[in-house]
Amino acid sequence: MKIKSADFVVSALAPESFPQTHFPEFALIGRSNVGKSSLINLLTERRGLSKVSTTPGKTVMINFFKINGSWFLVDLPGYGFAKVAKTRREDFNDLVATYIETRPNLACLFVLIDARLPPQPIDLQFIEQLSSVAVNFALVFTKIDKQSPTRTRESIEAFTTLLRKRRAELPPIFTTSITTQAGKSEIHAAIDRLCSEARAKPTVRSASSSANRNLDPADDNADRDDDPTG
Ligand SMILES: Nc1nc2c(ncn2[C@@H]2O[C@H](COP(=O)(O)OP(=O)(O)O)[C@@H](O)[C@H]2O)c(=O)[nH]1
Ligand SMILES: [Mg+2]
Repeated sequence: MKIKSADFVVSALAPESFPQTHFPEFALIGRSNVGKSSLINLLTERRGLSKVSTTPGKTVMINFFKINGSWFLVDLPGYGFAKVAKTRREDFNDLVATYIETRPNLACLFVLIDARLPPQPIDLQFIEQLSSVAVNFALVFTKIDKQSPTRTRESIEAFTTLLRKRRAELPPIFTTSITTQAGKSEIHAAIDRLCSEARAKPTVRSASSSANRNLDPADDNADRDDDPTG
């Protein structure tokens, strides 16, 4: 994938500020410091597009970026969705939950996990909660440059072993590093594929979407209700 443009669009504090668009959208979520901003910069090839911070919890808004004029990347703050994190930041948790549950053009939610850590309950609980939401998601194990490939494999194995006990199907899994650029082309390819799918079938999710759509002529036949046996 060639990145021709990557532009910051808006920092949203409320759903009203989410950009209204039919372009497919890809969101990143995970614990503070897991590497969300770094991965956005890696994927967009813009070093300073999303602020990388060593201060946990610094990002408090949902940041939207428009890439190549045709898809969106979204930086979700920390884990707002997990009910385990109910604190005074409750409103803000609701914002992330609203985003995940209702964003109609959300093509894939990338859940970032620090590859160096043993399975974290908050990550597992978050993924478990996703079962009740019609959302396409993938796992991204970050910072793999900081340890041996064997350690990373063990981490993934430990995590997926626990996940298998809770879910019938495992999501796609990526591994990334901002220093070696590992995982970049794989995630780009996945985004490319999902963008093509979204173009062929614009309604990514069954959530509200009443806009006029130019249906692909190929879909037209399938939609026509002319059952010859009827
Ligand atoms: N070595 C290494 N460091 C990383 C990687 N990804 C993120 N970091 C570092 O981890 C810290 C937190 O990253 P950041 O992107 O701000 O995390 P966020 O809070 O999830 O947005 C920063 O110091 C990054 O430089 C990686 O793949 N490899
Ligand atoms: Mg960040």
